[in-house]
Amino acid sequence: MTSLTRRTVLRTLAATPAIPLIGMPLIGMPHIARAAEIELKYGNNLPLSHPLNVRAAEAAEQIKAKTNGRVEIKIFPNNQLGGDTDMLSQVRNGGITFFTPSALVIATLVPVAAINAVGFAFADYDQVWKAMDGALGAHVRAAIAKVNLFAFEKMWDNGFRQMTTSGKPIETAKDMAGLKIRVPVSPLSIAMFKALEAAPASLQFSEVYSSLQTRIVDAQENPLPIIQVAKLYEVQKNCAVSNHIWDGFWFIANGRAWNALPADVKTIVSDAINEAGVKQRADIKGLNETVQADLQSKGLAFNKTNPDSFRAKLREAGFYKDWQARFGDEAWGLLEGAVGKLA
Ligand code: X2X
Repeated sequence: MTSLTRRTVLRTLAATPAIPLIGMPLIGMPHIARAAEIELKYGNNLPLSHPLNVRAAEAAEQIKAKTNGRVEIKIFPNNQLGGDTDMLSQVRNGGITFFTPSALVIATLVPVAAINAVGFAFADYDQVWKAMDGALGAHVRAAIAKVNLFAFEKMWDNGFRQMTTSGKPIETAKDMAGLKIRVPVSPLSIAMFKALEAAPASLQFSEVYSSLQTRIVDAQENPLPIIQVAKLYEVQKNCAVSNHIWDGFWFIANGRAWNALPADVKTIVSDAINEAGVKQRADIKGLNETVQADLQSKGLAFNKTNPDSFRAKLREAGFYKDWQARFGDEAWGLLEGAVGKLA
């Protein structure tokens, strides 16, 4: 983790014997850039304009300032380092230090992490943050720790997921029959859309725009701010405001790299990341109130759906019973404690 750049600086110093450099501060020396002692890479799957990247960049600035330049976080947005599955392996093997997978995606590794995404569980953000900042979130973070990843305390918001289509609008659960819909690489999403009798396909987010454009799939589901920043309105016609899943991002770190950081750096980093996460939640909440009008002006048509037909179909298909068994009674109890009885 100590960067090559530091070694390069030392080599440069050694190669300039005529000038007595030892003990001189590096600041203000025109021919030697001052490199951070600790460089940490952070990869994510979202465009730069998404609040996740805006707030992460602010946190990185703050961390650099508070550590007097010792720690630099380099952000690689927009799948620059590969898709979700690639970044998940990179954060596990230490190729990158930080990644922000959606709960749906980290669940391929830590199954219980998908619990917040159970269909039509959360009614609103009060319920969401009470649960995720409380016992349910703590339960998931403990499971993440078991695979040697560190999850920061405050989860970041993705949002309530909505469904868009290139064909006819989705009004009730009946309209899901046979719908070729892209979902994230997530067993829960696949199970849920199969229970609704759709034809879901798991694709990484990096492939969503092109798969809609080339009609490999006809539909996708994501929160409105993502539909906006990823320009999915260019390749979709209708949006059903279904709020079928609440989804968030866990800000995670490679466990070994995290534990190797000095204690004061850990405190500065986790304070900055958690504070940025709380601000990012407010950004998404604000966007939810304004983005629909913007998307409408760009040609996306909206309709509201009533959750009843969807819930009934999921119940009938045994979706809630199955996932209660998969998540286990403890986690399920924590979820129902937050949102009420589901099955
Ligand atoms: O892939 C998606 O749909 C996204 C961006 O919402 C996630 O990261 C799960």
